Amino acid sequence: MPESRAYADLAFDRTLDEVDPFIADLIRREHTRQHEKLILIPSESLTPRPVREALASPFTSIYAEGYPAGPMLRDDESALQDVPWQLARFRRYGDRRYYRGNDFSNLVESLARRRCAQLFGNERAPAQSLHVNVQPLSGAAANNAVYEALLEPEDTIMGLALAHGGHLSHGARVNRSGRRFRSVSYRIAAADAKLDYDEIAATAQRDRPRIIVAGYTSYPWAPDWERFRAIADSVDAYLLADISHPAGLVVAGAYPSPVGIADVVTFTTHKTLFGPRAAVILSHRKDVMRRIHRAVFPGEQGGPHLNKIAAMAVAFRLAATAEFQAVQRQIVANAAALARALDDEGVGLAYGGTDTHKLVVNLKKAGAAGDLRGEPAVRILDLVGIVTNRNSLPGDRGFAAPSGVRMGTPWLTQRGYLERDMADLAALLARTFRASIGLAYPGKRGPRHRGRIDYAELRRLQADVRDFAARGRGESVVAPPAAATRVGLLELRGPRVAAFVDEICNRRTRDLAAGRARHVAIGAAPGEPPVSALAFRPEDDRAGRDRRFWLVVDPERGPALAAWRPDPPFSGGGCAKPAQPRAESKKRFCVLFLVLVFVTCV
Ligand code: DSN
Repeated sequence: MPESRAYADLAFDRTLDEVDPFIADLIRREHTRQHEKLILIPSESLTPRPVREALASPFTSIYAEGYPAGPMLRDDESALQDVPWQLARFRRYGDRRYYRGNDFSNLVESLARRRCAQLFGNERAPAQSLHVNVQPLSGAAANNAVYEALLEPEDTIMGLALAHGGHLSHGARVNRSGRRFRSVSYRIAAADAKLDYDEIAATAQRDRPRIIVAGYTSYPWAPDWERFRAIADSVDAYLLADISHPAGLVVAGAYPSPVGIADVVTFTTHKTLFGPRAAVILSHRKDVMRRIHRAVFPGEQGGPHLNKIAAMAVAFRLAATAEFQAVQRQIVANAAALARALDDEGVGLAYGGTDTHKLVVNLKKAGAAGDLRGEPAVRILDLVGIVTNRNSLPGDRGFAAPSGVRMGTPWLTQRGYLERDMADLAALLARTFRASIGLAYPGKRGPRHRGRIDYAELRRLQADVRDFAARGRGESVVAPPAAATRVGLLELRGPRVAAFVDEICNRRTRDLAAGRARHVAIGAAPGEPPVSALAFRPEDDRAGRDRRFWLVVDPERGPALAAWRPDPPFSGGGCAKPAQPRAESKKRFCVLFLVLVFVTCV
């Protein structure tokens, strides 16, 4: 068989499972993770099946540098659906692409632009007056295209400071927007405060920005677009509204629309819009959009990702439904309910609450013992089964140890959770914070923040989160492994396993040579007697990375050990080896990276 034919058989007649079972397995695991965990990241949402089908369509295979022909872009959806007529026009007049083969992708891109305009058009700026670009690959690329189109290098961008709830691409010094242009920030006075428009106006007067950016990644309140318009006008600046987070809310009327007020509106399509990972730029100003179209292509990007544009068109169709609008309103209602319930539980919120889909817990007021910071807090929450992200708050020094945890309700609302469920969720969150302790030990570059959670409460929380997650819609692809009832041999692997095993055993094991074993006792769950074990150190793995340990135990006690935690070690368990405070913290930390493999179940 010719080799190219063999490749065709391999690449086009086989399934992913057949060609790459490892990736197929990882996809199934990710699917299951998304089902079993409670995902509270406000910039993430479940991508609908029809959107994913479009993403995987043959449009992924082609190039289409350029734009569809002008007349097609002005057609409404019913005219676009007259495919024979559109193709005849295409054959006669061509398009503005640099490649042939865009017979159908022209229709797809025109449809995405038209549907987007229909969704975002309003009384100030009706759909037919809106100019839309659907080619930006993502939000930062969209914002950068706007800056390239409208600014000169000496011009100033003014956006909310990153640590106060703004975005990297709003002029942060570490981002191209802050490196290529001058940038100044407006700020929020304190972690419980809101935007101060007088202060913003004063900052604008002082720094004379050429563009003012409003729109936020963690600041949870909707801005007053008219106030921003007035401030921008007072210094003759463009107003850029980045509504990446609330775009879906805007469509549903659950968030004020900047369309027709701001000179330019940008948004990603994968957050509350539930579309593919991509972005849109739109404006009612033809002069501005003409420059922006050129800035996107050929200024910033080459070929547009047409599969994403097809998926966007699908997402926009879904977004036009009453069902989508209802879910968006529910997202806001759920966020408000979660904020109220957290307040009832004594968990403090930064910025004083929310009127959108997101909120930020202020860890200084969350009920944890010690000084719990964002990174250990989100790791603990993830162990419990709740996925969030750490976030800096006004008042934090630098980004290394933020004191906020950002949360949002889009994902859970898509899965059918309602306001009444938010009280249960708040209780799970509050219990997690209350069971946690923040601690720090000295590091080379300042304190290293770590956290611990009470083990017994961790196990209860994990079970309760599993129950809560099982209430939501969605399908689990990989059946979770059945819990073993008898485990006789445990293999522990990880970069710090020697220190870890040394910590959990009543006798020193760190000095064990490969191939040697030692009888030890290991603390089990609180209140239970220690487990006798044989600690055996096998040869390092072939790459020489791992120091592995095997623990041979009574098979009846193995499952408890396998579910064991390192914190606090051996309380009442009889393994009373004193630990140095600094070393102790390190050992706690290493468990987070521990890989635990059940080798035999006898
Ligand atoms: N990274 C996004 C977010 O999580 O808000 C913004 O780009």
